Amino acid sequence: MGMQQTWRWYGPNDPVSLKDIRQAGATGIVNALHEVPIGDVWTVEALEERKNIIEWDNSVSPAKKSGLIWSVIESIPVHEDIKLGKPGRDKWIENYRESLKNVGKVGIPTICYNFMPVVDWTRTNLNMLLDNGGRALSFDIVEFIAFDVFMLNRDGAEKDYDPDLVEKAGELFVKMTDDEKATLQKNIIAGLPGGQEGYTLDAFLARLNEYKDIDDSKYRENLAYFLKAIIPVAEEAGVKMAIHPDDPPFSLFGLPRIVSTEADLKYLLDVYDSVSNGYTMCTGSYGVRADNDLAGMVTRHGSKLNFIHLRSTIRDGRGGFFEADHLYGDVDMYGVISAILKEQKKRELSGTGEIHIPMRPDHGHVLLDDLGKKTNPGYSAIGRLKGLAELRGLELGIEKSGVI
Ligand code: DNO
Repeated sequence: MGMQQTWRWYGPNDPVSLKDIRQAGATGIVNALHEVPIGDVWTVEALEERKNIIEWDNSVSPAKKSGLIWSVIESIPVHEDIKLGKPGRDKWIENYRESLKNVGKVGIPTICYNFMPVVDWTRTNLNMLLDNGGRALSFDIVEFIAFDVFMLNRDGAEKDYDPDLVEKAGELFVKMTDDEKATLQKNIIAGLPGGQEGYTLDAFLARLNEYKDIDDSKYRENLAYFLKAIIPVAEEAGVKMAIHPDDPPFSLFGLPRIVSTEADLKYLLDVYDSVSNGYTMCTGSYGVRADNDLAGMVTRHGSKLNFIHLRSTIRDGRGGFFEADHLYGDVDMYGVISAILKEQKKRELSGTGEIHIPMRPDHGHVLLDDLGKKTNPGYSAIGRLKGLAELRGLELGIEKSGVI
């Protein structure tokens, strides 16, 4: 009755190989055609080719099954014109619908995507030193303000923050070396792997400017327009969409953010009631807000839970956080996994829905041998291996204790 254990793989150039993933014990692969420009159609041929690489071991003759399946696409990115509600959006939506049909044809059941404007997930430090010598990702609000107010010089940015924090950011900024400034800029706008494209400072400011008249409520309308256009096609294709929350779950650069709370989630699920219009429970993203009741969200919106990212964070008390060990920190992982297992039990008894919901250990610390290797931020092998091992142990413990 366990969750389906999956693992994010960035494709043939990922330093973590499919064979490594087999050893980690995952059976599902989370992958995307990162090489396809945002907005273009994902063709059946390209999808089939990648599926073959994942699911077949072609190093032997005849080829045999690899033991892995491509279970989730993360992500098919949404073109900015759709997010901006531009007149030309229908053309991009049509492409998205085509991609969904093709995904259905090759039989990949789930797509994770997001509706964050301009930037995808955002961190200020990709190398935070932990007490034990490992490295973690963090979001420090003072570093973020240093970038927004003093490097980017966004108009009126300082009004978005507590004056004390702006002062601290000013003090930090004058002490930073050119290298440190370049690293901070790169961390924030050069694009983390799997995220949106990267920007220069000028291109970034220009992009932000396009959103100046779009508040949360206008932005919600743009999401609703998109959902109403694509969900019927997803249903028809047998594909379940799983919207990823804003990471971090609050506004950045004065941009609208509309997938940060349970109320946000409820709004978008209600736009079109269908199992194809579902969500990703990312405990690391929603969990940054103390007012999000993660286990409760799983329970109350269980039938729309299509994908799960499990990790934890520790809030720093001034708006930032760092990524903690998977089982410790501010996320009640026991409560969340218990709620997921209850939902799976419910599906099993009612005979509706996917019983083994795909889950992946999200991010991981850089540990042991990985400290000397080139790794994708958040996606090193050993930290995730540890996370997955701990999570499956907790899951097994809950199952065997008979409380579900
Ligand atoms: C980061 C990821 C995100 C996620 C997208 C989904 O580690 O969780 O980049 O893939 O936001 O569209």
